[in-house]
Amino acid sequence: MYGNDIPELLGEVEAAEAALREAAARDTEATGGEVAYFEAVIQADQKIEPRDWMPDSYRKTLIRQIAQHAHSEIIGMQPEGNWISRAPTLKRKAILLAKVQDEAGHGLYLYAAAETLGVSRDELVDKLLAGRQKYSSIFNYPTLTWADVGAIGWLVDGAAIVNQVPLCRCSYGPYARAMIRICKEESFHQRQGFEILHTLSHGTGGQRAMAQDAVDRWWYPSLAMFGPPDADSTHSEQSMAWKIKRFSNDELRQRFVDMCVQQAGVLGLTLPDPDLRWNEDRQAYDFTQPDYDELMQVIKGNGPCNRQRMAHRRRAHDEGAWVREAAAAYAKKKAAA
Ligand code: BYC
Repeated sequence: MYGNDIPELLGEVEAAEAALREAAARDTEATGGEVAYFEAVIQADQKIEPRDWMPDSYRKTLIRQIAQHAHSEIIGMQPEGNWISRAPTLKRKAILLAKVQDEAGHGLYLYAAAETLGVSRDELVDKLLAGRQKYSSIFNYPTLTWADVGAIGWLVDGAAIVNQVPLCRCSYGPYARAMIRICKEESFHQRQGFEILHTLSHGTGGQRAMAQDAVDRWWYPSLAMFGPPDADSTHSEQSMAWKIKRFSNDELRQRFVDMCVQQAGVLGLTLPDPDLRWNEDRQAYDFTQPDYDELMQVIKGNGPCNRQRMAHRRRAHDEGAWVREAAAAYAKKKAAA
């Protein structure tokens, strides 16, 4: 029912996990100091660990990307959280609640991975709240109907998996390990979204129309999640040389499109692109690119929900102050005992 791509992607996660264990068992032989060691580890597809020397710019790039990723998980709880109290059945409510909780967990794994690079979680959260660090553009779009919860699961989590499976082979050990766990959970999320849309698209005419409308609205923002086109991507070249990113933004976007076409067929829904067609020479689908000017506007804070999302996050942060204080006081008391 779900198509063959998700099992294939999960197979890649398993392979990345095995490669990680193998890499840990191998020694890297490099003479000539820390720079040579760093380069040898990257060349040999082994992992840089927190104890290892690394160039400042490598550290900064990782902090930027991992923090942005962590913030995305936390802000990403809002659009779906919007539907927890209005899920159509108790079962759907319980599933959605668990999914949104998973996103919080992903945020925690990622903040913890970022902390191994010498920044504190407080510092990162402060930067998000001050608008000095980004989160994914996708979460600045509204969830207007229940079908949007399905479309987020199918398209947004689907795009997230395609983007994140290669990160399981990232050269920085703590990020790679966090990604393996996240990808396994994310595959459930993608399937729950697919299943919601499948139910709606095989339901009444009204339900079908609601599912199609959601897919129409989420398709292009999901394509934009992969970032600007390669020619405009500032970080890709360096990040790929360091094996943080393993594929370019455009390569991953293409993989996602190819995967969705097949699944849309199973759903009986149409992807809103009249120019989507198989290209025999490229062995891939030709498709209309998302509006990158819109992506830049959303990244700059001018998307439909940017202000609402940040206001909500700031309010939640302020209202949670007493919990953080209580937890810190308890930890201090325990340490003293
Ligand atoms: N939104 O040089 P580029 C999830 C920024 S969580 C906002 O190509 P890079 C989920 C980029 O940061 C989804 N900003 O950058 C959670 C850079 O700006 P700065 C999040 C974007 O880093 C809950 C500039 O544009 N996933 O799936 O090489 C529920 C130039 O771009 C975006 C991750 O974070 C965007 N879409 O590549 C459900 C995955 N695109 O930093 C689902 C990890 C680009 O120079 N991150 N920018 O100011 C990545 O893989 C990479 O960071 C990206 C961008 C592919 C996103």
